[in-house]
Amino acid sequence: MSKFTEKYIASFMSELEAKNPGEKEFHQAVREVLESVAPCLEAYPHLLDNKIMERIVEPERVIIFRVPWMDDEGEIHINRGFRVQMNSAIGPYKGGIRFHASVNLSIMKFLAFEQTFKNALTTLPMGGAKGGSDFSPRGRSDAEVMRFCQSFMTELQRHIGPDTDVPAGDIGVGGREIGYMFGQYKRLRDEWTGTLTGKGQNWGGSLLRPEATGYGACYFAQAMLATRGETFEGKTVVISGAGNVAQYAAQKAMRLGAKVVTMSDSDGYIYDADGFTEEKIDYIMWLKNAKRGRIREYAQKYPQTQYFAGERPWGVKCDIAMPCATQNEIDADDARKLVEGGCFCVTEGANMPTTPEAIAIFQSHKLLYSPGKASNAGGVATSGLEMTQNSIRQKWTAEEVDRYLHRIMSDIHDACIKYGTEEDGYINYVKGANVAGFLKVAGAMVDQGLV
Ligand code: NDP
Ligand code: 2IT
Repeated sequence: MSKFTEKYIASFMSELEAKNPGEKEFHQAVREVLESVAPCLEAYPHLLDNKIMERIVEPERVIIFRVPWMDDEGEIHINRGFRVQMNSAIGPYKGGIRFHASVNLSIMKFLAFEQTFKNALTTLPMGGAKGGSDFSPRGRSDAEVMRFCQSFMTELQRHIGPDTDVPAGDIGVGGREIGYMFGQYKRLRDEWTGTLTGKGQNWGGSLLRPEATGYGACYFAQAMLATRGETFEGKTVVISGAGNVAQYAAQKAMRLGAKVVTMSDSDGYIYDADGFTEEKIDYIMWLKNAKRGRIREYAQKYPQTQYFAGERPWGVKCDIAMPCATQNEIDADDARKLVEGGCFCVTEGANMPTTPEAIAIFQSHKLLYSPGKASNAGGVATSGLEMTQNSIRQKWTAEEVDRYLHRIMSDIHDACIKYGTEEDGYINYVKGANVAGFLKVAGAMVDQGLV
């Protein structure tokens, strides 16, 4: 790193931290991108002159609002709603909605920032946004979730639209929540548009959208493995999370010949040494999506399984790890355990699940390591395909959508190779994804003048 780059990063980060105090996840996400792209800024001085980096970290708009609702006992609750509209240079704002008790402005901004580059990588015209609330649907009745979603959308609807901002799901927001939010949006606006993605199959949803993030992550992992002449066949895979992304990552990895041995939630993880089968994954889908139960119940159904309360699965020996739960779920100790256990490929399904220290460990051991903004982009890409289908009033077959998804994941992998291959041939997927995404958005911002 040149003296100039080093100084630029230090002064940029100290200003960002002073201006956005306490937003540690946002600082972390910006620093990672900045460290990748700062050398480009030296090479392309017009990006420096145009203050692209300074503009790209400032959301175009942040909306924070009150979400009042009443529980089944008649008690009133007040949650906080957010929508961070980060960047619209290459298309309407696009990004998920997260309902989880931990949601705050820092988490919303880090996710919206990541989304901007991820969406650019998909090759589709989508800007970056994220939204959500510190409301947790866990333990709430359907009626309570519906009242919450209706209250949330009553305010959010003013700020979104098919050519303005198109939300989707994320942690705590699946088909049920999208349905309640879409119903309220349609009622208030009196129009049927594809303003949310992840809709039901009978009312505008795209085939394969539920599967797309997990499947896309496996397609990306396949491309990474192929650079070393490897495949999923016969590999042991460790997965964290038990939600939308984890379920379909597990299903696809298994169908590609891998033995998937773990899943987790915030209470602990299950280890099934025999590996999941179609039947076991169907059971997990029922347990999590219909019964809304906990992953430990798997160990009651399949008694040969071990359940580790309060632990994460990274100590289990594996070839491939797929973190699919949440941010910063792999720290340096976890990374060392994975490397010592023989893991040689880490493909992120979640957003920013690996701490900077853990990334450094993976990269210094030359693991195949992909950041979420590259390997989990299949979800938002298929959301983009859902928008296209809504606009042309058509529904594509699963085969058509899958073909697009394959091509998009392969294009993202190519972009990572183009911008991330180092002198010794090692592919730095972090650098590749950040530089490719950044150059696209930055170029559009320069073209569009000072806005
Ligand atoms: P879900 O709500 O379906 O599942 C989340 C899973 O992660 C649950 O098993 C949950 O366990 C676990 N989890 C959530 N928060 C924590 C936490 N703080 N500590 C430990 N475990 C936790 O969400 P998704 O599967 O949709 O999302 C998972 C990740 O993938 C997120 O990082 C999300 O941003 C990312 N992502 C999602 C996309 C999508 O299309 N859905 C697209 C791209 C990325 P518990 O039940 O205990 O909370
Ligand atoms: O993080 C993500 O990419 C998502 N939660 C999906 C966003 C979307 O608009 O489909």
